[in-house]
Amino acid sequence: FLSEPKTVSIVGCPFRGGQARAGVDEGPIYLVKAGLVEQIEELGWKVKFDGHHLFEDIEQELAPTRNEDVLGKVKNPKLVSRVCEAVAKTVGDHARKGELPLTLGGDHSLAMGTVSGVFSAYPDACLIWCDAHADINTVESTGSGNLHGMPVSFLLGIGQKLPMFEWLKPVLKPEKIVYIGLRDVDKAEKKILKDNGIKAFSMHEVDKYGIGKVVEMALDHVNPKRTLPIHLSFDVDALDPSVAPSTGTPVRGGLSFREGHYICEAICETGLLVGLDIMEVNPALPNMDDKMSVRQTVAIGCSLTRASLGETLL
Ligand code: 4U7
Ligand code: MN
Ligand code: MN
Ligand code: MN
Repeated sequence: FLSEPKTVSIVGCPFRGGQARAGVDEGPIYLVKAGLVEQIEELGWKVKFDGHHLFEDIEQELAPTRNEDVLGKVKNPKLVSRVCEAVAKTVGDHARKGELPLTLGGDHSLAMGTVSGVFSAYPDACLIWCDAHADINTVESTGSGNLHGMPVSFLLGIGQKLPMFEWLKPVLKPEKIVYIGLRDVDKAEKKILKDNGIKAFSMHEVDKYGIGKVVEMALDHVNPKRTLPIHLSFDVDALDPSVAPSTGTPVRGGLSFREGHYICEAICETGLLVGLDIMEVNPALPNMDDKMSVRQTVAIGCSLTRASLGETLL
């Protein structure tokens, strides 16, 4: 699906409006500073990166009513909507040019933009969502009100529609998404997954079958003939906190270093990857002094990206 010369377009999104913890907006800055651009070039890609998207115009325009931006339980709906709309346009433009958009988060609400953008270019694409969480709460079911826990329901068009998200079309069908790594799914989310027949491989299945079989079964579900374009949305909290500690919602019992990388390598091997998100790296966590944890998590954001883009062990 990609044009020659094979080009990655980096969409750096220092954005945190989909959740409460400071620092996740620094994730993309750290990933690029760690040498991500050069590392991708080293793999033979042409890399386009013209600075991070600061969404300054949006932030400025919404500033006067910033603390009134709540709708029912949902926090920052106007801000998140406007930012995701901009991301959808940028990501979509890159994808339509035959480039591979690599979005660096920032919080996972951004995936409303990245998936909308990629699916506008590739309507028959499928979505692989690696995460500890299902991120499928609706406006009604959310406990936290944080939109990084809701992008999938918005993309599916389930639950109450919010007026500011009118631009967001339900591009995703329940049979076109598959999860890997789940282990912290809210009660209401379990019902949504079940009611919609959405396939998920939790850590239980990873333990039972091994990661090789799980990725094969996940691909068999969304991409049985291995012909459809793939978007991979990777929340680093899919990994165990001992592997990727610097993230906002860590949950123990996660993917090992190799399991996480194996997923990326296996998806890369299909030759079908058209969009990639590396989300929720938060360099301010677990605390300001823990430079080791930050370095380790940032390095893993980079190595998951490289594995997705063709780095092999031999
Ligand atoms: B992430 C949660 F309640 N489900 O809705 C929620 F447990 O993008 C967590 O995966 C969401 O990090 C986590 O707030 C969102 C919570
Ligand atoms: Mn998560
Ligand atoms: Mn997530
Ligand atoms: Mn998270």
